Amino acid sequence: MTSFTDRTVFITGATSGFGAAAARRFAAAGARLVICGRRAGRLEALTAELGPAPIRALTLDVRDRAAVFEAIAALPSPFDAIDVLVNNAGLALGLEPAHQANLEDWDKMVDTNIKGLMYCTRAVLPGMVTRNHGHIINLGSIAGSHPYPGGNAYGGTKAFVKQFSLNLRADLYGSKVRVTNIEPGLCETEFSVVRFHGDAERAAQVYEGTTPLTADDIAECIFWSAALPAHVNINSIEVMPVAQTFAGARVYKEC
Ligand code: NDP
Ligand code: 8X3
Repeated sequence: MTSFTDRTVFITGATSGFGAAAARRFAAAGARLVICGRRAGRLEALTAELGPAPIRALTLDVRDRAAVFEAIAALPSPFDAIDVLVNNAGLALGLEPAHQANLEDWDKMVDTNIKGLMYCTRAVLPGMVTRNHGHIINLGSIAGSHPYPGGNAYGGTKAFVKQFSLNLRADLYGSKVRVTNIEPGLCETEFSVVRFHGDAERAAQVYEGTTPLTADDIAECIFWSAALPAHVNINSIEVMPVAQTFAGARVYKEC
């Protein structure tokens, strides 16, 4: 297993859910951290919680291309030599069928899940290639492979993440930079509260009566793929709770 002492791990969307859990997991392994998100107060709290760990917090909206490049270029040594980028910032908005979906929601998902992830990757990757060392870990979703009603644009953004991850591997032929796509299913975080625009009651119903995955489960998958020996590349991890399974292609009798 790789040691994370003297390694820098950059995590987007560290103010909640998987990102915060991954920050805790890597900090426990001795990593140096760069954490980002839009909610400065949450970043401050996490920085205080992780205490002596070397940590830099960036209040950053990954949709802002110039801000992403400026923030990453301005990182002081040794935080600038990023060993692991966890491209986790993302969201689902809405569950309406495509013909009723809100276009603003679709724009936000594309801007965050696709464009934000591309900006962070493009800003960090040249340094990794120059050092011939690094690991990009993207947060895809089972929604990128398996359609479900209302998944429409969200599933489309995660299909992008899946294909982008594979194409990065193709471009990185000959380098030692690794790429992994983590594809979780149902996991209880703030994800559904965000999806339902702050309706916590509706969000809670999603998980009612089930045992969903936890943020710590996903942080462990992220950490494990990063901690494997440097010659091992996990292309993807698709992970679901036992409670979740595939409904299969459905046939509507009257159609
Ligand atoms: P949370 O809502 O708990 O966390 C999402 C994180 O993304 C927050 O830290 C949020 O920070 C950050 N974020 C959102 N938009 C931006 C932005 N524009 N700029 C910077 N940060 C942003 O959700 P999860 O932890 O569950 O989700 C993390 C990732 O995992 C997402 O990509 C999601 O699509 C994916 N995923 C989630 C699953 C689930 O069931 N929970 C399953 C499969 C994949 P802030 O608001 O402070 O900016
Ligand atoms: C989140 C998992 O199944 O709600 O990406 O789309 S799902």
